[in-house]
Amino acid sequence: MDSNGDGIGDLPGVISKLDYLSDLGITAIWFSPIFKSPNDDMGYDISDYRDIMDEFGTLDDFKALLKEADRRGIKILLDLVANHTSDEHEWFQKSIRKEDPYTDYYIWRDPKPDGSEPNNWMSHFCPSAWTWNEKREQYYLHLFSKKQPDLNWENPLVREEIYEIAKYWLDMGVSGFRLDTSTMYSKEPGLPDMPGEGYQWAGKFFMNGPRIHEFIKEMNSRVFSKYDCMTVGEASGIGPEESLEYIASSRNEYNMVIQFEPFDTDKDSSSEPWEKREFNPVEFRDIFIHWQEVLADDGWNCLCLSNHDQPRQAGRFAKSEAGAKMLALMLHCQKGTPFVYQGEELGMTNAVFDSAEEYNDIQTKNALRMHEEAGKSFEEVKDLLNYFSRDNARTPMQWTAGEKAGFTSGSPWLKINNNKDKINAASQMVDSDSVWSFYQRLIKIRKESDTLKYGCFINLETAKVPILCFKRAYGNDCYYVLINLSGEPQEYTPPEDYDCDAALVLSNISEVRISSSFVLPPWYAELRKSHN
Ligand code: TEU
Ligand code: CA
Repeated sequence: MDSNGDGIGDLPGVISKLDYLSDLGITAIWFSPIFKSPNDDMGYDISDYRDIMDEFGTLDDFKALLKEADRRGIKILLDLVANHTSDEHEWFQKSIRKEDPYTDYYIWRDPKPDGSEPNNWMSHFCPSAWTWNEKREQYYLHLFSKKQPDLNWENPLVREEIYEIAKYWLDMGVSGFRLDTSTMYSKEPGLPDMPGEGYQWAGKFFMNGPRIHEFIKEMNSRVFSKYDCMTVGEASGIGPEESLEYIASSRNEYNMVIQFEPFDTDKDSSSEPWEKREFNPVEFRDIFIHWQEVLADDGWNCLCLSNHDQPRQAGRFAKSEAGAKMLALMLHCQKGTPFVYQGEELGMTNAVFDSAEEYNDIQTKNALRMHEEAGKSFEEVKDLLNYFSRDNARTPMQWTAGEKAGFTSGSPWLKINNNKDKINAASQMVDSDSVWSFYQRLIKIRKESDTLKYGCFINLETAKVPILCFKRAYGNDCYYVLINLSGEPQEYTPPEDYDCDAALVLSNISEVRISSSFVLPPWYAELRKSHN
């Protein structure tokens, strides 16, 4: 929400919308980075970790936000970006000049004998993960943009700096962190080449590296363990078994991880840039069942289908309002902590980007560069680019059907989705049948139920059909969930354990009478409650 007409959302704007969030029923807000940044990568390139980005306001605005949120029982989490800084950070500028102790705060290497980069690693956002610095006459590593030099976590002084930054915000009253690229701090010693010609994706050499758990344990013992705080680490590339190495209580590392497996169900992420593949609802369902069952006794799921890096879930994993509500019920009735990404509660969808110039996101621009290098025109890849672009999740929040969706009185920093007339908070908050009202009811039901919060998850359907059917049991209380994950009607006979006569608590489509066998409408989702 923009409060000062510059077309950019800001902290005073957020404060003006805290009642909206309180009415929705959420209990904590995770902010993507709000620290000083040149915004090469939407604030994930930080130039001062202890101050607020000019566009968003001041430290006093942030302190006011903490107070206003606290008055409403809402906790604030920040985004700790500890793998890299901005190249405009003073540490990097001093490291270039080899001013101690900053000389080895980053990962500098001499060129190979033939003058080429130290290895053939590909960056997420540009061809090589290395950029030559004229002054220092060395290459520096950047897994992301060239304006995001990787910090050298092998250097204990660097780790100390990160710990002090985290304590600074926790002492101010922040309740925890989402940790960016939280499995990437430890790189393979020697930074070896990947096999193959040209720049290669080297995830195996920088994800889940040899010292990653040592580093996170140290961060936990030096910082997190000393505060009443929550941590959730962004952890692409791991399954549930591996996630327990990060979040099992005995590990004393993170509390939760954001897993990426659902995000790969419509993507062939083996190719650079990504290609689309056929979404399979059974594969999608089994991922959630697998994570629920593996984390059952000693882990805690982060339940999310959207964030600032992902296409909008509504229109991606399910279509129509019924589909948006179904996805919400599916997430919020599982065991773990549900995350609601801004606008998800309205069923906001991907936008339509008509030209390359309309994109802001560095990852989208890099994908277009790779397509063009492969001989494709913008027109040929336009739909693919539009489908996966991170800008879809970043278009301004749709507050009203009015001018600029009620987001700003100025010209918005990024295009506003042209469906704001149909999808906006104002119209949905007064419509008891809206996606927003469904989220509000669902969140309230969950907050008032120990069974939905703490009950065990028991899967009831393993057949390869696009039906998710499970129950949650706690003491002698039991909830039942039955979902059609497909856009087609499904003939279905619930298993014995599914109590068809239990009281219907919530459904996204008027109740479908459950008898011995019946047809589930597309995207149907219901929640029933009974004492077993
Ligand atoms: O994203 C990290 C990220 O994109 C990787 O985990 C990637 O998904 C994985 O290697 C598979 O490709 C975080 C932020 O969420 C993103 O917005 C930033 O651009 C990025 O880090 C750099 O800070
Ligand atoms: Ca503003």
